[in-house]
Amino acid sequence: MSKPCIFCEIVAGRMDADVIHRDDQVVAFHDIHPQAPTHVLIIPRRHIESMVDIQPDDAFLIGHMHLTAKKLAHELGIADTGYRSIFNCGRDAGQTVWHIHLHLMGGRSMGWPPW
Ligand code: DGP
Repeated sequence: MSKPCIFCEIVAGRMDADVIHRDDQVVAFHDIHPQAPTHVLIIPRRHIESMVDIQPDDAFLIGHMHLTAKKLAHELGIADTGYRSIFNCGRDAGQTVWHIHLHLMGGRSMGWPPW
């Protein structure tokens, strides 16, 4: 039997996470290995493996994920100084969890490009 998806387990409440937002579309929680003073993951309730799998019908969901990032950036106090919101898509981008997640990072200045 294949291992359950850890992010589906968090959505279902079977695995602990520091959840800061839930609605009918998404769940948001603090990253377990933060790469910035603020590092939150916004995930859809529905399992989608990777951004390469999204379909036109997912347009509202993806937009909602970004609007949730904006709302949380204000609540977490990083909207004025700036933040980065990114999806890692696939192996070369460093995706390690195969359930799409929008990283919301802030609280320090960041370089570009991201190696
Ligand atoms: P990515 O490399 O884009 O697939 O990012 C996966 C992120 O997920 C990584 O920053 C660490 C985080 N992560 C992995 N497992 C868990 C977990 O069980 N709980 C939480 N809160 N974060 C996790």
